[in-house]
Amino acid sequence: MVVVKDWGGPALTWSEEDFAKLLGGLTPKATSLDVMYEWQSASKRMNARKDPEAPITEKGTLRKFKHLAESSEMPVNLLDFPISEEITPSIILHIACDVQALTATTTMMPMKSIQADVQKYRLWALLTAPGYYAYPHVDGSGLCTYMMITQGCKYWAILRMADPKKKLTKKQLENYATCTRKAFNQYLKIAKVSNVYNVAPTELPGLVTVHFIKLEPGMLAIQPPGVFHQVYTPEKSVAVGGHFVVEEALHLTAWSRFCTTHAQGAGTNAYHDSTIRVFACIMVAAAVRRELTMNKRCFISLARMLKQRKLFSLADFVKENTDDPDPVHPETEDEVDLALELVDEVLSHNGLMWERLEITSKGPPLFDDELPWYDPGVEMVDHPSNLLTIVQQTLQFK
Ligand SMILES: O=C(O)CCC(=O)C(=O)O
Ligand SMILES: [Fe+2]
Repeated sequence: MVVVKDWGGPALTWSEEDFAKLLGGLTPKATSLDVMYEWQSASKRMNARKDPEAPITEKGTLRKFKHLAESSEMPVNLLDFPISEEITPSIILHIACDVQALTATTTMMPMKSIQADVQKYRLWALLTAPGYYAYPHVDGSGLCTYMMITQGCKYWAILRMADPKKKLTKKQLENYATCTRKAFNQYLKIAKVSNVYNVAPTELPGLVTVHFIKLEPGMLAIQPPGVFHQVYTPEKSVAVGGHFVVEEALHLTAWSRFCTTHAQGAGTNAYHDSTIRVFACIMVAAAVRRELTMNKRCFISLARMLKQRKLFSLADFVKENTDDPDPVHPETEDEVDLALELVDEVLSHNGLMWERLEITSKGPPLFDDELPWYDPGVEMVDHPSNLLTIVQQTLQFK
């Protein structure tokens, strides 16, 4: 987690005017407080901890939400509030390979096929009432998160995994697979524990240590994929943020998605069904931009997420308001097919045998360089020069 202390950021406050500004232009009606929204309520969430089937959200007008929050009747939290303000910090635009990939492929794979979900995950606001506590979770879909508080403050706590090597014998320590499996089991345990605790843990002995940071206006917080965190909001607050993908952290994205799928969920906020398209797009963009190298672990992770997507895709198969068991759109399917062709080219160009990289559903994902799971390593793969031709030919003959 990185916090930039004096970043600045937008000046949005808890006022009818600024709510309208955040929403402005989404729909003609969206600037009105009468528009319907859905928010999480502390009491509903408490019920859901006894009965997992119970809903954690309630619906109402923005006016009702504002009233609940201002009267301190109930801690409520309006998450993933779609916004029209373009607030993405420049530093994020520099490191977000999903943003760059979608831009690089716009002409070849036009926006007609882009899912609204991409817009939804990229940019959102959080309106939070005093006293709201977000239970430990990882952000859905293995994405990175940035966050800027524009009014009020939040106590953001990272649950840092205890060193999984501590309880291992000397002999076990020499075994890379044993160490990685231990870290994997820890992740699964934290996911489980976070679903049963009703109070904010300050420590989970042997599992995690908890580190708090107070986020205030002006600060920019950047969180890598798969970091367990819990959040307490002591006063009425407005925050803006978004999710993004970093190429050099794709091994963490894959790790988090694999573990979360295995744990059958470790998140409290939205899962995003567009990520498989985004991964395909990152591969196609590497060809289009003629980038010649990619970190080997990150490339293998990308290849695994595309070729074995069911093992990583709890996120992609959770879709709100639909019974569709496979929400992947047909145009996404075409892009994934193209990306898979490119992946195979890169594998063979670098002499990598897929049979040795393919992982089992039991997990955890392992690499033959035997570095710790969180280490991106320094090895690179080269991209063959014919990738762009493959993209052009495929798209031309469609
Ligand atoms: O501010 C909160 O209550 C939760 C924020 C958070 O963890 C998130 O949006 O992922
Ligand atoms: Fe979160």
